[in-house]
Amino acid sequence: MLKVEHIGIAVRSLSDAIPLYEKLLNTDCYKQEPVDSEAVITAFFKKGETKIELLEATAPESAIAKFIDKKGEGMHHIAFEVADIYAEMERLKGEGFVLLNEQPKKGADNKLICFLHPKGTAGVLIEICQEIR
Ligand code: CMX
Repeated sequence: MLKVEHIGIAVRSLSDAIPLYEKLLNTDCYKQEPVDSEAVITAFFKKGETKIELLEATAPESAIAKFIDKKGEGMHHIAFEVADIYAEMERLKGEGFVLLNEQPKKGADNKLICFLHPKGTAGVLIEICQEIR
């Protein structure tokens, strides 16, 4: 793991949350991007090396819609950047972590991503991500 790449925050409405986070962070949202396979629209902010990703669901079956129904808006996941996602997935599997996808998926912001089940990570949904080169 190289660093915290981003923190994901589940929101009901990007049109409400984007101006709020622009004020909070005193910086503009630099990108909005849909990820159809996850049924979300993402919005990104950058502060130093770390990004904040706001996530709005686009369908009731989206992980974000289910999360908000259950817990309300809030911190959804922490994403760590890795140099080689395939090697890191093997390593984590070997350590007994439960991977939520067997193969890396295409995520937002030009990344390959994989999630670990929060039950095995002290209640925090962890994402690992690698820049697509
Ligand atoms: N953080 C911490 N705990 C979470 C969680 C989250 N983000 N999402 C769900 N949970 C908890 C649930 O509350 C539940 O806890 P309890 O059993 O104590 O009630 C437990 O995890 C299991 O939940 P579940 O009902 O069995 O499963 P869900 O249908 O809620 O799915 C999860 C949970 C993590 C497996 C699913 O959300 C998933 O596969 N996530 C990975 C994909 C994803 O999150 N995509 C959206 C972001 C995409 C992006 O960043 O581009």
